[in-house]
Amino acid sequence: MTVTRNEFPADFAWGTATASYQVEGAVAEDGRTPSIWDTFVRIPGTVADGTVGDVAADHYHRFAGDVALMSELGVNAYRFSISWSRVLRPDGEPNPAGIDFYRRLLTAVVERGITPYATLYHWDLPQHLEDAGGWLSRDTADAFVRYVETAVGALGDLVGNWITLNEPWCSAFLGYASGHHAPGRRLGSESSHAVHHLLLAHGLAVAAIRRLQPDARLGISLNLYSIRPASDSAQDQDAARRIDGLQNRLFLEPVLQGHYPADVLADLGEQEWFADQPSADLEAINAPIDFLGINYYSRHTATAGTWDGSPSANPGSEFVEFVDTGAPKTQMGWPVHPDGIVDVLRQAGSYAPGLPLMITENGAAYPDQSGPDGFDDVERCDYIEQHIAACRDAVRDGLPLVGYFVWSLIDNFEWGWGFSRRFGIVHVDYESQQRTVKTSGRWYAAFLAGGN
Ligand code: IFM
Repeated sequence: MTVTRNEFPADFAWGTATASYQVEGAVAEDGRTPSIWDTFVRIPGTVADGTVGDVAADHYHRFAGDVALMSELGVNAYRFSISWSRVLRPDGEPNPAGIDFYRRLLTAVVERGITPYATLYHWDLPQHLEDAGGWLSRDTADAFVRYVETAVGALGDLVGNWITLNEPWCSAFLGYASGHHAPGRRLGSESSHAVHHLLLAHGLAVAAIRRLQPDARLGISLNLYSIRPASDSAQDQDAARRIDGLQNRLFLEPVLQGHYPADVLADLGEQEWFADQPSADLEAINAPIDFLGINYYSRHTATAGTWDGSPSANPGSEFVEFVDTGAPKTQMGWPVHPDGIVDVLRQAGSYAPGLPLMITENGAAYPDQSGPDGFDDVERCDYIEQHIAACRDAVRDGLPLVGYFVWSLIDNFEWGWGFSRRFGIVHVDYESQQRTVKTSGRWYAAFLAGGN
């Protein structure tokens, strides 16, 4: 056993995470209206296995059992997301039935002594807002504030921790540059306008929540990567700078320091557009937050390669490639580098010394097989253990890490991969919707109980 719970502060948040479209199902129930994912998954070829998230893990109907499972695992925190199109109708009126679902879920969570962390946007933009311009339109940031006011007004007595956005890099660049995610647009560098509107939505929402719930604790979850150049060559160093810029600094710098990295805007060729935005925007984006959420999965080892012209999620830096260093990979093809979690914590911490940091997602997909011992997912178990051990090292180094959430509590709809990738520490049989705790779930429970 390489790590134990007592090597962390006593008040450390230990949790699991999910997201609305990935687990809930019930996409047309109780007044929920379509989101961009409901539309996108129906376009042939967008989801690897041709599946859709209409039922997913049926969490909408099975949340009580899932909360009981979390309690059995012994977590003290749960990160979930709220579906915008479930709680707010297209006419701007609240949807009482949708709100009631989250009230019942939250009541169950709180009754079990689990602290909820609610993500307000985990990629499921209402379709009618996409039709009006989506994140390319500044109006979407204002619409987000109206939704946030509804959600916080209706649920704030049950939630004290709010995460505005999950992984705005994915929303902007997978959604509007490569088209791998909803809404599936392929706009090259213009997709960076979505970055600005997403971050503006974050900043305006922080101000709105502060007004409504002054004692709430607020953050944002960024997907950060540990970045290394493949060699000392000037080209590889530049490739690493570009990818660090596009994936990490383009988000860290405005949120934590109130400015965009000039080199990244130049790589994108978008200096003029950004210069034309109201100067007050950056002040709003830089609104003080109480913690920074970091979703960490892997490291990129960057080299200067060539671009075959296919739609890229790295607009302006399409020629950058990631080399295979021989590190083991998960089923997603993501190299396993537990020490990279320390890199990203250190990098984030350097922009805002002292700001509490949380790993709001960390986990792995592997092809699970059922055997005599159930789902004996030893690779996922090792992955989680090694990353928690690296978190312990970060805490020892004095980094202000205050929480860790496994992605994910249960197997779920993995976006463009559909159900062909499983991240859960609890297995879901999608036919019967039966839940079975995997070896990794049992390991996490034993770790949390102090038994490892
Ligand atoms: O499933 C996703 C999650 O929705 C956002 N972060 C990465 C996970 C694994 O790809």
